[in-house]
Amino acid sequence: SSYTLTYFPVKGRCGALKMMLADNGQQLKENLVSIEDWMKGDLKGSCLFGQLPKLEDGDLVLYQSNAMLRHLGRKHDAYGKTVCEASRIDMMNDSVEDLRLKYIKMIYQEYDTGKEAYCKDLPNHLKPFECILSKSKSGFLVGEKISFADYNLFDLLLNHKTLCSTCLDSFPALKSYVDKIAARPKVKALLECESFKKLPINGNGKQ
Ligand code: GSH
Repeated sequence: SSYTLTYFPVKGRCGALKMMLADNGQQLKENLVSIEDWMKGDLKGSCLFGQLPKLEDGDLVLYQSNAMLRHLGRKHDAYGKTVCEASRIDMMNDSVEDLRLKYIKMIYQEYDTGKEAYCKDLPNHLKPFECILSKSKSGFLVGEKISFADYNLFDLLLNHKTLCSTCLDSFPALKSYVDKIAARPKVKALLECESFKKLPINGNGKQ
């Protein structure tokens, strides 16, 4: 089977999903939607919640980026091996989403006035992940295997390294986590692929 993603030409909410698919050797067809086309309104009107991304997997049409991560996690064995692991992966992913929302708010609503305060406060948000990863035997958030929450955290950490190049300097576990995931051959290939690299992180050109 092959997946089709409809989204704007940004990394945005789909970086983690693309990394998980790439790491699993899965093909992804991409429909890139320009802002001009989106503004026409037809596509927006056809979207269940009026927003992108949209992921199609055969007859299944999904909206909501975190539901997509979970779906792919279930299908490609990246959702833990027990119910309890799956629940802890959900918890981790929710916490990644909390930070992603803060990041998005700063980027889109208060980049010029709020970036400095955001970066100053960032260690408080990274510390729990550092703590979890420093105790993890596998080097992943939950269990022995990489999960969808790891791809999501990894993607968000890359964004934060772009925002503030030194933000991981006092977090050795996070630093080696990022290096380790970035070195997975298929993730590395995606990160180095021109069509992925050229996508801006965010839609307003701020990063
Ligand atoms: N909770 C949704 C998800 O995780 O997928 C958020 C989706 C979202 O914020 N989509 C934005 C969008 O479609 C782009 S990343 N903006 C255009 C609009 O709302 O008209």
